[in-house]
Amino acid sequence: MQVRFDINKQMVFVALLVMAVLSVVYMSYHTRLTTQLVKKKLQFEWRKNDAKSDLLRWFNSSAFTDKQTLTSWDAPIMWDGTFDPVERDEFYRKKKTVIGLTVFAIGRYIDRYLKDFLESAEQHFMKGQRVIYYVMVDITSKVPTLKQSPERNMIVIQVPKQSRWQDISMMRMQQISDLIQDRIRFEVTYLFCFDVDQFFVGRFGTEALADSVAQIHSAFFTANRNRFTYERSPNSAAFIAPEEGDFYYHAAIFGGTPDLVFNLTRTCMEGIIRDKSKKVEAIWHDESHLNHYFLKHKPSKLLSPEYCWDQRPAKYIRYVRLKWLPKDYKKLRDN
Ligand code: UD2
Repeated sequence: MQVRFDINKQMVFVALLVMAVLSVVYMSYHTRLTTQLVKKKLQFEWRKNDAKSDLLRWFNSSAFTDKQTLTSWDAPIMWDGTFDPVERDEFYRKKKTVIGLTVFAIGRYIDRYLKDFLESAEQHFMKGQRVIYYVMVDITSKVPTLKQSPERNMIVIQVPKQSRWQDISMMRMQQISDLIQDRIRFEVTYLFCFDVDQFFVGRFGTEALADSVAQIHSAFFTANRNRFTYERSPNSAAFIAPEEGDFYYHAAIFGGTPDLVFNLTRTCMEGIIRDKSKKVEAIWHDESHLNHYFLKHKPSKLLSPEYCWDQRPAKYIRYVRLKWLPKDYKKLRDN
């Protein structure tokens, strides 16, 4: 009797062990499969919406002689005067486009920046289009109420507060990619991801939509490539060699289709995790990884510094659409 009981116990134990191993194998296979599926779809979708024939129809690349309006890979660089805003708005309205916007406000950034950002977005961001704001905060009760037009929704999501500001900034890549996978990809056609310490002052409209969108940094748009503050250590996943690089991109704004933004945020996060395992941190954190990503995966549209201007008087540009707010780092950051 005793012997049979032990054998039964052993059999149960072996069965449980086999089940545990099988579920671990299945879960890792499933995760790999999901990533592969997304990657497969990405290759297929690349440039689907940004065909050159379409670009010739609406984009006036010869609008200026003193500004670069096309990249070496034929992506448009958006400046006022290169497009007809009425035609663009109509085009996307007919397609029933839904545009998502993610913004993070963690710690003291909520009180200082969130209200101005959201209220100005109501005035200027994709006006007349259907918009969903995904507002990520650590304290949901602090999110200001917004007088919204009927075609706009706001979804507030609680995220944990990291203790270092560098990690708050970098972890956005993980949190955006998770949210795209869980819900955004079912809800929007295009997605834009913004820093919160800035506010809209002019039209930020449908001309900015594309499969993969990068923002040229206002401090570097006339600078020589050797001045770009890319990550220069080969130990980091964000490394860019001195002879490489197209533009210096600003992490305060990036966008595209949910699939391509997923690819961007997931790839940057993988680089950040690899760096952490080696105890290295790229010079400009998520922005360094973003620059590395866009070097390897060329964006299909670039936004000129009109779309993210600093606080200097704007001499070279004739239209400012979004401006940085003062950065009171000493008062706002914990470290
Ligand atoms: C620059 C880039 C930013 C990112 C960062 C990484 C600009 C305008 N932006 O930002 O995109 O690459 O460098 O070094 O140059 N945040 C919080 N609470 C915090 C800290 C950060 O909510 O305590 C969020 C918030 O949305 C903020 C963003 O993270 O806008 C970026 O952080 P930052 O604005 O403090 O960093 P900054 O200005 O150096």
